[in-house]
Amino acid sequence: MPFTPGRVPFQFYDLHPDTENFRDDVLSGLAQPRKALAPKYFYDARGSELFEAICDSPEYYPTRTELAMMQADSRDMARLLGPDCLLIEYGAGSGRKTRVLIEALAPAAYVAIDISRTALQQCAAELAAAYPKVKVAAVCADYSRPLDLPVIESISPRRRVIYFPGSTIGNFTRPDALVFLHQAHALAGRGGAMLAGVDLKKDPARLQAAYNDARGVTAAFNLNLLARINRELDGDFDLDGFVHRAIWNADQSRMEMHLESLRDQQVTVAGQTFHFRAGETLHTENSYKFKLQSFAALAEAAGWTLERTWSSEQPAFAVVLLRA
Ligand code: AVJ
Repeated sequence: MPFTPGRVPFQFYDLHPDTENFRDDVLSGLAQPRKALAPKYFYDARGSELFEAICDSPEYYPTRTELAMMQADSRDMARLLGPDCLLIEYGAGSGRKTRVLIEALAPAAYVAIDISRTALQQCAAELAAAYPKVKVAAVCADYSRPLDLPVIESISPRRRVIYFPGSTIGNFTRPDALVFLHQAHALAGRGGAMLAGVDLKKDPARLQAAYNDARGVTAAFNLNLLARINRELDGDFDLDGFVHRAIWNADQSRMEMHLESLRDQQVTVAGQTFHFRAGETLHTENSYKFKLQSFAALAEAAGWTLERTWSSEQPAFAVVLLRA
């Protein structure tokens, strides 16, 4: 199973994160008075491609900013983290930042965890080929739920280091972020650490542009969720009946993405019918923007100690080293 001819083998563990969960979550999300879906469902094969295109858009600053920070500071990070660790990444995606970290850190092994099977397999195959000295494993799983790591044979890492770039922590509401950070703390274990990307609060106009790029890639990413429901759950969403909205919620310090219904309409999904009023929205994502102190307080409430912060100004972004 892990071996594909012509490719460098990596261990692959499929914890089957979607299908039934997706159906149940969509049906309950559409039945709520304020319709909402979790952003983890964006990432089917098409959604992962569109997300990569967002990262390349001129308006979406986080990827570029964090990659530049990794290039500038990864040696510093590696010195504090130490060699021969087990590096565990949540939401590996394309692995662009991971390469920079692996080169500086020289981990004993690398475990990529991602909900998107296609993106994960591609990333793991590429990294296994690029770094033959690093043992590579891939786990297809929903990491917002508790998860047991597979046993990686013939390595004895000195510690576990979790890598959680992209400010994906911002997709969790505060209570969910606490639960997640607790789970990550347990996974890191004694002497473990976490390196996380944290997008910081900034000018709302800049944020709005980042989540509503001029070429419409983010709009396509958001609308792909409806296309995915149509494909996988026998839905009949009319994609021309909804528009992408990106809203800065100042009270909650978060960007929100919604899909707004342009008219009164009925939609059927998996045999159930739902009604949308004109102007009613389906809330598809929160992306919290932090103040460093509020992020530190959140991490500390989950048992972590903030050891080091690297930050950039304009656009403000931070990479933090947390110790378990
Ligand atoms: C990958 C979750 C960090 O919230 O900024 C990009 C996803 N959504 N554009 C983010 C996303 C809209 C992104 N994260």
